[in-house]
Amino acid sequence: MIPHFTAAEKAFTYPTDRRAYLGMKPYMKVTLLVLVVGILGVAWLQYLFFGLPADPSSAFLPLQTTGPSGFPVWVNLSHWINFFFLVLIIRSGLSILFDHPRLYWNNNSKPEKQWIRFTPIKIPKDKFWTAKEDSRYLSPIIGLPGYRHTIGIARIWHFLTVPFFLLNGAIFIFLLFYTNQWERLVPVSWQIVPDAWNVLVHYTTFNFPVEPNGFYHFNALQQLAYFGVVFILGPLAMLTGIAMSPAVDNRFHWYPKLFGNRQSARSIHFLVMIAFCIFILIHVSLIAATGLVRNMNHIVLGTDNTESYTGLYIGIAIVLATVAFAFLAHWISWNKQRSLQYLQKSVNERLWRFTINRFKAKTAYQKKNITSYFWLNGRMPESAKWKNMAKSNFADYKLKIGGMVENPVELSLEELKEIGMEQNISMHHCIQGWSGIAEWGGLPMSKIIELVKPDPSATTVAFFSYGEGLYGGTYYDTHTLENCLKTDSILAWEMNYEPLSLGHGAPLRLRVENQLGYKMVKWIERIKFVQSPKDLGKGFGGKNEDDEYFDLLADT
Ligand SMILES: Nc1nc2c(c(=O)[nH]1)N[C@H]1C(S)=C(S)[C@@H](COP(=O)(O)O)O[C@H]1N2
Ligand SMILES: [Mo]
Repeated sequence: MIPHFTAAEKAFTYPTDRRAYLGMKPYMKVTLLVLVVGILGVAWLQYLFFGLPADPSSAFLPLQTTGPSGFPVWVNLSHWINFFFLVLIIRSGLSILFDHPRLYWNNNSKPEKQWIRFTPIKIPKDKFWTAKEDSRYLSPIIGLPGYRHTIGIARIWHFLTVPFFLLNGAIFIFLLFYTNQWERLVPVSWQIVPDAWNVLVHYTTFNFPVEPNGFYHFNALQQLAYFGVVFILGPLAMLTGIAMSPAVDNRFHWYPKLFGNRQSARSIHFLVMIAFCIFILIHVSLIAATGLVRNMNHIVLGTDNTESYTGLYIGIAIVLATVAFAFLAHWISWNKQRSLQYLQKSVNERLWRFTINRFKAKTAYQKKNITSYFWLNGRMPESAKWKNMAKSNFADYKLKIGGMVENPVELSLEELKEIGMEQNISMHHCIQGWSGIAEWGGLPMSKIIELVKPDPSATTVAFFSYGEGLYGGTYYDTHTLENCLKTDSILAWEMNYEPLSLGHGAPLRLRVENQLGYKMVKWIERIKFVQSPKDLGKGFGGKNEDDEYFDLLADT
């Protein structure tokens, strides 16, 4: 089952430094400690000084069988479907997280400001340190597909499974209200809060509350927990996920603000995952502790049987099947990457093309929003030509524009500047997870298009770099003509009112603000208009798309 990496891939994907690490800012440690110790401590104090509160579940005794009873097939099905997809989503999410193993509360993505990190690395100050070098190894036992910087494949798993997870959740919620099953989950009185607290005091002090028999009723804490998972964690995971999309964020600037900003949305997305994990742990433990055989008959077969082991056995079989699928997913990830990529294209790329890819970015940031930190990414050009030009400040640089155009041109920086200039302040979204806000100044791509007059059948614009991709070969990427024509798509020679630095892409780089960072080619050598992305490289639309299974449309 060990993947066959090429030597170049292995050096990056399976590095010698695979140390695991968890570091948290003291204020976050204190917050967590206060939360956990505080809640448990107060429960214990109440118990010690005032005794055990009345058990609210005893209201259900003798057994009340009014209201919803039993578990219809759709509850049981959606429960296990949910479990299956949640495992895939969490595991692929962890692989995505470890590609930028730091979480922040503000847009800076400044390493000193992170509240948690999963890397022992302190950013070296004396050399270029890129976000890609900063990515961390994660064991494939935990992550899907695991290893290091496998975000392309991880995202495919994440985005292919999320629609099923959401659809399953939506059908579940619909049927909940279509039938009377909602009464089990949705609290109708604030009494649930003190009741749930009293149940919590029981659990915390190891005085198990009476079992109201989940076939008819959940106890107050259980009901509140299930309600929270279905109606808070699920939707919050979806909404914070959307808040990381460049197409959405740069079109609707208010949207990520609902969660603070893009980075706090990412942090909340992570905390929701942690909450899911804690829930699963406690849920499974209590299911086991309060009558495993009977509970499994409830949720698997929908019968209230205390004797038969059928439910338990089938439940175990479903868990084993999920584990078996994890092995299969691992195999697919390392042997059938292209098939995965094609699947992603036919499902999600199609979806994005007709929805969020149509959004036009609007720049609504001001000078004061510019972030003091902006990660570097990519591989500095090693080409002698570029290095020589850099020595003379790119005075003899010529941008070559050709392909399917009526009027191919070669333009120096001076000539580009004479055509026109636009400045705007926007947020950059890297696929790995970090973001930064900067001012970019340069020539709108629409002016270039006007000048060179592309053939009507040219739908794709390719940008080639002086730099190479991670595993060697020219770095390039493509955009739809449509995205190039949007207002904030520019060939930039200026960043934060200064000439572009060598690291950030001198002399010329691309900005297309509804896309992720990897589409914004730095150190541009030439531009070519082509009919389709299939005409270049391996045919997937860019160096990362070809070699790392990234998406052609990077709207999310
Ligand atoms: N030539 C080239 N351009 C590139 C890359 C690269 O590796 N090579 N990396 C891309 C990625 S992944 C990102 S996030 C941005 C980063 O731009 P920055 O270094 O200015 O932050 O550049 C993009 N452009
Ligand atoms: Mo990136």
